[in-house]
Amino acid sequence: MKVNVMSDILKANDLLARDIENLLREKNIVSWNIMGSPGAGKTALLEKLIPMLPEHAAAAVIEGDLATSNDAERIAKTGVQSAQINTNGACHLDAAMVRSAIDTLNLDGLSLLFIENVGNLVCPSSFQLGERGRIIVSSITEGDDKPEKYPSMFKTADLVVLNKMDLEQNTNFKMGNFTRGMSATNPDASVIPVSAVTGGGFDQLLDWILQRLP
Ligand SMILES: Nc1nc2c(ncn2[C@@H]2O[C@H](COP(=O)(O)OP(=O)(O)O)[C@@H](O)[C@H]2O)c(=O)[nH]1
Ligand SMILES: [Mg+2]
Repeated sequence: MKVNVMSDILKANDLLARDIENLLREKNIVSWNIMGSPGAGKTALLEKLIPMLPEHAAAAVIEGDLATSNDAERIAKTGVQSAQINTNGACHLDAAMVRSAIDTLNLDGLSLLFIENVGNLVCPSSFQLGERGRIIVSSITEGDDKPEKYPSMFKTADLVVLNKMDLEQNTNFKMGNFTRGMSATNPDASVIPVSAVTGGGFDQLLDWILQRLP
């Protein structure tokens, strides 16, 4: 008999993810799975966005990394609750890890939960984390061909935040190539160009997030 181990793992993960989804729905918390390459600016984006959130949109952050608690410490400086998960080498978060991290947070009064996944453009896409949706942070220094090269990831995004726009003059990034790749891979996803250094584009990003609160 052929045993499909991977599909069993994914099925078990999906059941746990559904529990997380139900828990967060009961608490009226909208959660976003933040994915992207290492260094795309996932943490920088959260550091910029969190201080802009209005009082009625209190957030907490779960940080996933192979090792270190650097990102959770960066987030803690913004004043919101943060929990670090170390995956000890695994290239993605799974629902069990996220559930353990959620249990360390005080969910009362929260409206938003951001889950920064491990930096990787392949593995995280298969694992549901009970999220409302997915945000990919893609920086222009990675090139304009990433949606076409990593379709399994980009196909699942609700929003693609195109980061590091402040460096546009110093790269060969072509916006037309990127948007063509997005149209071919996932025409329904929104694309918002930003710079986590200058803050450009963050008003639009904030609106996008706030429009999706219950
Ligand atoms: N020039 C520029 N650098 C950025 C921007 N966003 C992030 N960075 C830098 O890119 C590096 C990686 O950022 P980080 O937030 O740690 O990326 P993560 O691995 O995706 O969480 C850091 O040195 C950031 O300062 C941006 O919009 N413009
Ligand atoms: Mg990070």
